[in-house]
Amino acid sequence: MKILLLMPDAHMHKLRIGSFVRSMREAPLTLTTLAALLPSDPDVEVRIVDGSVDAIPLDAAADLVGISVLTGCALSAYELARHYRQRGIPVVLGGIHVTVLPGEAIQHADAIVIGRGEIAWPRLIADFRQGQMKPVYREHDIPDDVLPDVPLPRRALQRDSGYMIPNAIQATRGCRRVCDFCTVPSVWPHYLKRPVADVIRDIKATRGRIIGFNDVSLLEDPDYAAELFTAMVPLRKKWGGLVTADSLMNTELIDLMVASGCTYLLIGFESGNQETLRGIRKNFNQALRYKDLISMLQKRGISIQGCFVFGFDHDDANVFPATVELVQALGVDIPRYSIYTPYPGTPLFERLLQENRILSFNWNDYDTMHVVIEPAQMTPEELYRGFKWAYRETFRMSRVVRRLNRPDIRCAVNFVGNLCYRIFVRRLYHEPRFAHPYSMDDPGQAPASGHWSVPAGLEVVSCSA
Ligand code: B12
Ligand code: SF4
Repeated sequence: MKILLLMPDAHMHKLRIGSFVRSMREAPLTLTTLAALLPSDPDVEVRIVDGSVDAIPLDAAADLVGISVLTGCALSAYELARHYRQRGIPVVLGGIHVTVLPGEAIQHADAIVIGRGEIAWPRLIADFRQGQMKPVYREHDIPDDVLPDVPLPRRALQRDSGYMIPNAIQATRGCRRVCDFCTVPSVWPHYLKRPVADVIRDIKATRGRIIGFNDVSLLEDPDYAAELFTAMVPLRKKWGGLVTADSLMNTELIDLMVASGCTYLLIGFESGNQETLRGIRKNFNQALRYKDLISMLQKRGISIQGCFVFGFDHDDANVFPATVELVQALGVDIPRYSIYTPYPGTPLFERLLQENRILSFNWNDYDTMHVVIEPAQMTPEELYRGFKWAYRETFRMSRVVRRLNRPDIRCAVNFVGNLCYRIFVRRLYHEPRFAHPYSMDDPGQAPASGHWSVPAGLEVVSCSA
């Protein structure tokens, strides 16, 4: 049996030299994990293709196609599903968007998987092999805080050269916070921690020294994090990951992170305005402490990738120059900007829908690089122009040089990172897909009420650990 596992192109920051493409991010674990969950039977052949770095093989021979769906890629995923189904190949859809809008996804697939895939996907495969695949598989949340059954990802199937950081690791899943714009709390309502021994097994299996944690909130449980970092010290790896700003107040934990090889952290600062942070339920970020926090981490050899968002209700047109100056004053090594985006399933989506402020339901626009809402204190065009302007200003060579001008062994790495963003700025100004704030000619429609749940009458296979 031949299984083809796909992710559509997410159109993210990437480096393209002729036909060679490299994503500037860590490798996703989605397909390598799903591949590892397949039976280790010589009869089962699997191929994985991440459309962000390789061409999707539209003509490939397959008995079953599985596609992972993020909101921003949903329409491409549905288009791919249509293609393979027209060729007579059954298609399974899974992932975050499917979990939030199963009634929409099932219209485009032979079967869907709601929630995690660790139990549901092997169950689906077993049914498929017996010619009895059902339309819906739902994996139930684990109420406990231990995530026990994650297999070693099959990295040998991935093209390592396609990624800046090919060795991604996940130790935890979910987040205990509820920022109004974030999908995570609604999709993974519990904070689940893998046994440290399992994570160490995965790290030991990686080649090369650098690993990237793709957990959304690695330090959420400081005791767990301390146990993990202590176990990592002898492995002599270099690593980075996503953390919340408030979790970095614990200097003992930071010392341990440094000892275990931490070299960069990605932090969602979002805004320099405390009122704004309160409005988005991210008041645990203390804007006045950003400078001390960043300096303290940089002194310990940790570079900072800092994320800021534009388009909050408190933002007016002054937010753009103010944020560019703030980023400069903070000395953020690699800044990243996004646009406030109401992902389906989030409190923000609910609120803006009620306020009739969502301009586009075309999921292609849900990449945080388009404006899909009516901002409170600007026009959509002003927000989009300001977003692009802030990117361009921030990555002007003179600013980059001033921002990175300090004695730091990671200066060269950060400089290359900034050069990549300069390429991205050029794309923002020249690529047709970034010409307008949103798809004005095809803004789509709000999901119908039936899209949020499984249609009545469909057989649902319940899977639990
Ligand atoms: C690596 C990553 C990326 C990679 C790869 C994306 C991908 N498909 O995984 C890239 C760089 C492309 C990316 C891009 C973006 N990302 Co991203 N990304 C991540 C990250 C950090 C890790 C993903 C991962 O490897 N998870 C581990 C695997 C094992 O879990 P999983 O993918 O959920 O898969 C499990 C189940 O969902 C299920 N499953 C998933 N797919 C399928 C398919 C089938 C057939 C089956 C059976 C099961 C199944 O089974 C798996 C095992 O349990 C997550 C955060 C996170 N930790 O999850 C954010 C996350 C997925 N990204 C997010 C966002 C917002 C983005 C961006 C918009 C922008 C940004 N600022 O990063 C763009 C999207 C652009 C676009 N056009 O869509 C959001 C998703 C929001 C949403 N509703 O879609 C997340 C959850 C982060 C967050 N804080 O909200 N991202
Ligand atoms: S802290 Fe990060 S992952 Fe957690 S809810 Fe907020 S934005 Fe999402």
